[in-house]
Amino acid sequence: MNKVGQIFFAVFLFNAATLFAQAEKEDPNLKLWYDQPAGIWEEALPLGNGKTGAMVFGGVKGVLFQLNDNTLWSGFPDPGNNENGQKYLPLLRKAVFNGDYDQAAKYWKKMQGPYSARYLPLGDLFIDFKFLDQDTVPSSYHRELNLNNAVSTVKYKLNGVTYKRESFISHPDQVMVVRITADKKNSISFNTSLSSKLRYGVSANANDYLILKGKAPKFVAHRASVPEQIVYDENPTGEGMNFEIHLKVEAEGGRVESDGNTLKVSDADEVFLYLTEATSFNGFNKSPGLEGKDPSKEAKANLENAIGKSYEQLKNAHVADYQNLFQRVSLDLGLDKEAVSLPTNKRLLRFNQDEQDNQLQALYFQYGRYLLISSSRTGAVPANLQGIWNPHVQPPWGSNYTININTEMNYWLAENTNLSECHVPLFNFIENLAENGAKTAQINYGIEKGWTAHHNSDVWAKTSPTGGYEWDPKGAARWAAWPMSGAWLSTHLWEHYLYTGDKQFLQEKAYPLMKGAAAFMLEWLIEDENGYLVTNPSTSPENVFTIDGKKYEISVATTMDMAIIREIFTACIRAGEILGNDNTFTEELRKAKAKLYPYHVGQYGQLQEWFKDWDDPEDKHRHLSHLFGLFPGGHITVENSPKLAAAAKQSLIHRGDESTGWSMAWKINWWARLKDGNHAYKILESGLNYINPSQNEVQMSGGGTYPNLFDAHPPFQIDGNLGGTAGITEMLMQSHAGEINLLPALPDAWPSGAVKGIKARGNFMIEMSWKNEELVKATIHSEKGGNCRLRTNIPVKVVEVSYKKAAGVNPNPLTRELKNPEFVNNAKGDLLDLNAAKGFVIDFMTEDGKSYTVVPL
Ligand code: FUC
Repeated sequence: MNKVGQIFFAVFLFNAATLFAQAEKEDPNLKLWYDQPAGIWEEALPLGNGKTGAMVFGGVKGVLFQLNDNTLWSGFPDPGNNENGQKYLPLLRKAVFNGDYDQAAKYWKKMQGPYSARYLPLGDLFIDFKFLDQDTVPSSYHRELNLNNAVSTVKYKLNGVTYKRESFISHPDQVMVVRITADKKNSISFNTSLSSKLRYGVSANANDYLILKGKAPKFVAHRASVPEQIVYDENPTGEGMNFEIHLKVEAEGGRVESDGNTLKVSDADEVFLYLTEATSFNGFNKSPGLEGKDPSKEAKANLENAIGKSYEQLKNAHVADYQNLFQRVSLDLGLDKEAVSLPTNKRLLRFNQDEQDNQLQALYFQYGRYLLISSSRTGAVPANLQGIWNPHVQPPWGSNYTININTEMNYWLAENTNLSECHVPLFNFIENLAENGAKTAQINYGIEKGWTAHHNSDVWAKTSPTGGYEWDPKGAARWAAWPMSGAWLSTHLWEHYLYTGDKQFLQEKAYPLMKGAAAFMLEWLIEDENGYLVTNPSTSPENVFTIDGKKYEISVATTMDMAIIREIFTACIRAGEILGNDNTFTEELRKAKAKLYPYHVGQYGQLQEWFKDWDDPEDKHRHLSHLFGLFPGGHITVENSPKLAAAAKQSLIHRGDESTGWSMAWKINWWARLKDGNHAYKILESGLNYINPSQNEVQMSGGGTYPNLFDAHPPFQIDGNLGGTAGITEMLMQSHAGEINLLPALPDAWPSGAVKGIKARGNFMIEMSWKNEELVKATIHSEKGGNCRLRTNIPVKVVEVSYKKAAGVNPNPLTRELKNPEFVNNAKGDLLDLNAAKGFVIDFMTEDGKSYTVVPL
């Protein structure tokens, strides 16, 4: 072979090898697909690069891409701090200690501030195949979202011509690209336009280039029922974000013309649409009107970059970037051929008829990972209540950051499903909150140390208590009187360290923020008459308690408050020990931790939610915040605190399974932590209950899944998707209790399967397969070295190195503290039998970068 021949052959081999490797990795069933265009938003398919979002409707005559930019919010930095707080806090505390909970709630209402800003829709890209009749019906219509490469494809045959539209949103090139092809020359003709639900104007920059310039309102009321719902600054350079969308159309063959605000494509062979957008958002503390970035510059630069590249270049870069994250994990729970031959919406309905469809659950698991990759990437703001996808100017709950559960839940899958990088936008957001939250601590509470945040936030990193919704000024305290989210969010930083072992991150980024959150808590806690450290005021998010038939919101030391404080204090003490440089502070924390108001097991054997045993076993409220210590916290475990775990189980039984989407996702995680795979599965199964997309009103129970597999609260919230994926992972593997537990909560419905690439604390990567509900083989890849403590349901051996039965505390520093928290038992009867702490536990030493094979003995 001559040299050219050799090179050619080598290139051929290389390409064949990469193609083969790709084909091997690409699972043909990792697709959502439909035989109809989307008629309703919850049928459309989401694309995103962490910043730009699009919902692909995939029509035939009219083609809609509903667009978002995750920095486009109403308003401007508006801290909303309330100095009245300092005046009323002592009065409120006194009222609470005197048992006058009603008066306490009245005082609280004088201490809070306004609601958050709203996440807004950017605009619509519309393609009108105007030559078609309204009722032109194509044959063999197919619309899909391929999770293997984050590309959406629409394909159909019309008048003998096969049309195909491929679309994706690239993270590396910050552009949305749509490619339209036909298998017959000169068959593509359409008009395309841009519009927005906000104030806007469109003009043509050239024959093939449209620019939409828009302005966001400075105020949007939470609900349409309020007068003056949407307020614009009449001065175009005044408050409210500016934004732009740039669209360029390139056609092969045919013509592209413009009539001012529409682009007209005629008789083309192939067409490319490039769309970029930007807002004037210039950081959480800068006015977007007065100190904003120029959106024109950014949108134009991204567009110019994109059109300088070929479609293949753009697509390859997009796919490589996406697959680098997505392909780290695979999950096989078995395949039902009949099920995968059906469109996804019909599969959901089939599954609801009690038909087995394990691949649908694997698809749902991977969809959660897809959604996080698409909504939370480096350099962007974190995923909000709807990720980055929102068509409403007044979205439910403002599509804000609801940080008393929903935002945290968005990130529960980040570490254990091997998407650590996608966690980073949350850390940057926490940094912003810490800056604003130090002022809230000072102004609202007179606390000079540390920082706090309350239950709602927005792109402006609001930390003040956001009071009653505008239509409901009465019922605010039970959600707003809750300065706990700084501490909760800070545990995410610690978790990132436990998974990665990145000491520099711990030292430079995590610890200062964690310390600030803990320092606030040291000041916030006060001693009660028995010498316990308690929180006052204290709420159990959004729930109320009843005394003599009367409902109250505020009291003392709710179980969740104390659990969050336990977690952040423990994390700071551990971090202080590892970094070895903050002894005085860690000593202070140790002392305070020993005096925290303990857990109580109540009269019904339940984990007591409130300061006193006011719990109602009939209460079905969606929040079960008092189980925080079981999950996402890790200080209540089946192995180390079985009585508390049993009480948590009793509380779960009282509350029941059915609830809103996110609440059910939380319950999957709790039942997994209780090692009850069948119960976790039962909730996962009902969470996949088909919800009719035309039902979009807010409901406080009855969660499920829309045709596009978006989680339904209802309405759509992304937390349930992401929390569901986290829950499936917890069913397969857990690592919170100082050990890696393989198959801790495997349901009977998944007798055989395999998972690859999930992560455990200590920076271990896990691959394993199982059959007849028993482990067949596991490979543990150690990325950081250190002791690996492994719990399995059957006795196992490690092939490469010696191992021994585990004893004492796990010496690996990347594990959790395992002390059983103190508790008081007021239960009348026996606690539930948990049948806990099963299995075999071994220790073996690992080296950084090596893999270890574990097989049955
Ligand atoms: C909390 C929850 C609601 C909803 C909202 C966004 O208020 O109680 O169920 O998820 O956040």
